[in-house]
This record gives sequence, structure tokens and C-alpha cells, in this order.
Amino acid sequence: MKLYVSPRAPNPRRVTMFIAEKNIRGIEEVIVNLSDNEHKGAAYVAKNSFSGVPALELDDGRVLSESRAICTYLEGLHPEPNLMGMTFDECAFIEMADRRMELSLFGSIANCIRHTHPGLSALEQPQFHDFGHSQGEKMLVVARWLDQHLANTEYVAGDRFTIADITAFCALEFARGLMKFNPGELGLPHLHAYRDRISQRQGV
Ligand SMILES: N[C@@H](CCC(=O)N[C@@H](CS)C(=O)NCC(=O)O)C(=O)O
Repeated sequence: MKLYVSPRAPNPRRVTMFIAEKNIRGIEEVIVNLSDNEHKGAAYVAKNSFSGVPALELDDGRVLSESRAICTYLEGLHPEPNLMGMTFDECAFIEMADRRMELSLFGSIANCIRHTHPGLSALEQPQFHDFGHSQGEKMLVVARWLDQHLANTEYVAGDRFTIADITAFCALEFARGLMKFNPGELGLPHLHAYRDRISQRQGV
């Protein structure tokens, strides 16, 4: 299998972190250069018509994109350690936590960065700066919620590490780099400690 990734891009990082947590070997990583718009070129679009990264090319030639879908596939192939739930009940609660992280935390961070950062102007045209800044405010609302949530639980979905922590951590790392987001300085100690804790994991 081949995994199409781009260095520093947060969505491919979700999948590479998932792979590292499971200690999966043998998936070849292929770099796609987003700055050169390689993902919009004919060769890549022929593989992934939706054009983004990550994408996983299976040995039978089919190509799977969407980070969570790729993780679902890999979880099926490599069930241990379980990161997405063992029972339908647990799967549903982990999915709830993961979608909250993806749609609210990751989404507002991505929108803020894509619409305000000059480095992202090649990918996001037009950039709406007011919208970007308002998404930065929305992200803080979620971050405050998450800080309170983590005051009572070690991980986003409860008492064990799951895909929801990967999504949250990759979002927080993206914000750390390009929004200079520092939870401790904003009075969010539980979120700060959480980010530090997850950063100690192998393969991060
Ligand atoms: N929903 C997709 C999002 C993929 C995505 O937006 N990837 C970014 C890199 S982090 C990308 O390919 N951007 C290219 C562009 O915006 O043109 C997923 O979950 O994987």
C-alpha cells in the first residue's frame, strides 16, 4: 500500500500518527507537494479525484481518501491496539468525541489558518480574513470546553487513548505552529497538560 502525504499538513499527520500508534510497517509514504499544486495535477487527480492528502492506495489499485475512512480501513486490517472502539456502544461514543474534535476543533483551526495565514493563500483563494478571525474565536470556545472536559478525564473519549486524541492533537499542533496557540498562556492548564502528555507518545 502507498500513503500519499505532505509534510507539515495536519490531515496526513492524523493517519501517520494512527499508523505509528498501531506500529504498522510496510506502507510506503509518497510525498505530494501541495505548494507546487502537485495534488491538482493530472497524475494525482487520476488517483484521487478529490485531490487532497492523505490518500491510501490499496494493493488492488483502489484509492481511499478522508483521514477517518483510511483509519477505519487500517483498524480493520490491524485491530490491535484498538483505537476506534470494541463494541457498537464504545464505537459510537468514540465517534462522537472524534467528530467533535474534527468538525469543531480541527475545523475552526483549519478555517482560521487557511483564511488568515499568508502561507496558505496559495491553497485558499479567496481568503476571507474576517471569517478566518471569527473562526479563531470559535476555536477558543471549543478549546475552553475541551480544557474543562480534560479536567475530569485523561483522554478526549474517556479513560483510554483513541482516534479522538489523534484528531485533537493534530489540530492543536497545527494551531501551535501557525496560530501560536499556547493553551497555558490562555488559562487552559488542562488542555496544556494534555497536549504535553500526548506529545510524549511514541511516534508523534
Ligand atoms: N476531509 C479530508 C481533508 C483533507 C485535506 O483537506 N487535506 C489538506 C492537507 S491537510 C489538503 O490536501 N489540502 C489541499 C488543498 O486545500 O488544496 C480528510 O479528512 O482527510
